[in-house]
Amino acid sequence: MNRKIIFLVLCLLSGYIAMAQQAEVSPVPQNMQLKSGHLSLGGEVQVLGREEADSHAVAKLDALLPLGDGKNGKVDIYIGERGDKAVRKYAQKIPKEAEGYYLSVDENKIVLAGNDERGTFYAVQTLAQLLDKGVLPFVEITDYPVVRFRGVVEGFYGTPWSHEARMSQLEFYGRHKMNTYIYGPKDDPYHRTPHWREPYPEEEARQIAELARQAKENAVDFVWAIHPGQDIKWNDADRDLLLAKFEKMYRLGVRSFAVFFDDISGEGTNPEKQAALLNYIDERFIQAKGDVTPLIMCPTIYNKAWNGQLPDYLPTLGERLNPSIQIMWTGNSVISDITLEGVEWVNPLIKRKAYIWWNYPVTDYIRDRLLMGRVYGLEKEAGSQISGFTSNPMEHPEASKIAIASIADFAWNPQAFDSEASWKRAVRDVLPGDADALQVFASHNADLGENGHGYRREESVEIQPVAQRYLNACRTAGAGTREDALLLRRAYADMVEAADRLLVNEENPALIRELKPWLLQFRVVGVSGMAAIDLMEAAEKGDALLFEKKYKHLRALQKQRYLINQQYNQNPYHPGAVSASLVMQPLADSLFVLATFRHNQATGDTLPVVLYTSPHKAYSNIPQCANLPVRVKGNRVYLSPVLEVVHWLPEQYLGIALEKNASLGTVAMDFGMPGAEVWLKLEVSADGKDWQPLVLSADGAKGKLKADAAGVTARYVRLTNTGDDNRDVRLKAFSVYLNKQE
Ligand code: LOG
Repeated sequence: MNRKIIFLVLCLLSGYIAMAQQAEVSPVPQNMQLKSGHLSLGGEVQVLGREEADSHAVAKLDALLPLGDGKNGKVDIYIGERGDKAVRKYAQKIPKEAEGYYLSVDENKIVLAGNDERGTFYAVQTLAQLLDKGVLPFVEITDYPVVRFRGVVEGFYGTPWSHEARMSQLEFYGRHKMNTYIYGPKDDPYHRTPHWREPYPEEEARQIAELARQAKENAVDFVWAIHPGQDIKWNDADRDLLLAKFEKMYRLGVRSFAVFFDDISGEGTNPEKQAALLNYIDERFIQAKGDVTPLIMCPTIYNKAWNGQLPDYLPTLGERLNPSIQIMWTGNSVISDITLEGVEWVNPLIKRKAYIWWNYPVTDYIRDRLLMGRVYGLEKEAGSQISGFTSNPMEHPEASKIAIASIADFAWNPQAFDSEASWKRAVRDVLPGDADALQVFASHNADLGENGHGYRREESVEIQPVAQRYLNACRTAGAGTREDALLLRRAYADMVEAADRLLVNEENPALIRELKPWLLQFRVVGVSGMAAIDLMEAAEKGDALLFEKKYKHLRALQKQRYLINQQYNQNPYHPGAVSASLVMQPLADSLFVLATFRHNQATGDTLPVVLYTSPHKAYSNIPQCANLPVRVKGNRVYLSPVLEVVHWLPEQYLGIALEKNASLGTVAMDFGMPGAEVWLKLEVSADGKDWQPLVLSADGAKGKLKADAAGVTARYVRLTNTGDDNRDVRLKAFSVYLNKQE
């Protein structure tokens, strides 16, 4: 008897769990009570309240529900927002928070009751997720967002998103209950210097109007941002030009606005002037219009690490800016986790809750990378202390959706945020048919590699301990275990299979186009890993024939990797595509080096052990530049350019430490300002102690510099600020050309 009861309970429980899994809603609702029972929507459906309810919500509902044939009973759907007749009965149940909603499903009715229009829209979005082949579970939900503004700031350098991509994003945000899209691509000339004062040409204007419409239909604020700070004059003429531009955008249908002052130098950084301008716009335009949402601004000091540069800046904004103006904030540094401590540091200074501009998954400072890993590093407790949370994405819109979906989950309900589950759900969302292959790819394409900002992410987490153990064993004992070799072979084979499937996937062509260079590279790394394990085993067995065969294969694969880097994604900053660079690619490389070394030792062969990576390092005590990657192209060794303004104090230096002493050719530099040769000193050294000056001269009129170092042998090259002033420069180029003879 007892057993029977236990069995029964287990059956019920597993049924419940199965149903709970099926009824998965993301972002996770604040309160959701699943009940036993289902409502089948085969029958007649009557929608009550459609006249009064939010029209976008009704449109989404209609798209969801083809009316039934009347055979299966009758279902009433009550839709509307607080105060509407259709949902008046449920007034007590509707949460009071902005954009909140109450949703219930029982035997014969569905209630979709918003606290406001957006709330009703979100109730329908939740209904869409609950609906499975015309069947709904009995359920009662009270739900609302914790972070008031949630979304994306298209604020990166590089190729702006296409119009089609933006249209698709806006629909995606609506589905994920994000309400904000801030338009501010750095490389749109009409957003920033030089053309911010001018109206858009006709075609661009038409597209912006269409985006504003699409945003509205998806319950998203389309926020148009202007970036005037690099050349603004603090006079009435420029102020009026800015207002005139906003007025033009208003006429295109834009009802939300932002002004960005990030990454500028000179007069435009003055906080009193910025505040005066913004308050003027706020009073004369934003408030005056009556149908425009609160103004958003991005400050010049937008992260804690830079506060020391202008300690009065943030308090001045805090004091002077009208309280309704939102202030954006990237965290403790340009790229950083978002912590409670961090936001509690800035909020009192700016006298309001920070509006987060999270620089993730943006890759404009590491353009040879993709950031597809899980979203983590966001403290739950920070959620209630911020007014907004927007993500600055990659220039690859489809690939960015994975991180964006998780950010939507976090911002709606930080306490319930489950990073891993949210990530996997997002992968299924962008590519349901090949989700398992995309999951493999995403799990190995997550870290940033060495970069100027020092931000890193986990990668290849599951296989990492095996890789570590196997490599250690090969190093110390000459061989790893068979079991580990098998696990690694499988992991590399999974990479190849995933790449092969994704390369021909037709479900989301836009995504596959974005991923292509990395998919090609990923596949090569997968094949290299398998070959490297073979090579290691051949060296271990002393099988010279097999060794030579595998060695040749690996050399060919290394060359393929190099050629992909020369052919694909040829942007001027970080050309090429790096994939699986934290665990899987270094393991393949290390095994290659180890095995070849062992083979050479045993046989007396002198097979080369050369990898296509840079052995050089940045040499600088400017914090922003100390960790910059050093790249090599032909005989040119160069620092990765920096996008933001570099703050260069007296006596600080910047340069390159070569792997070893080398014969130099010329040194070429560009700091985006004329006359820098006057306060800069260029020196070279063989040991980093004794320095020898070189003659530095202007190279043309645009601020480029050069020095002739022909005949000099040195390892270190550095430039020092010998003046008394702090300098704000742009590190556009710092290249050392090595003597070609070497
Ligand atoms: C820029 C942003 C860029 C990002 C990452 C802000 C506020 N501004 O350092 O346009 O995409 O960093 O490189 C920035 O973050 N400057």
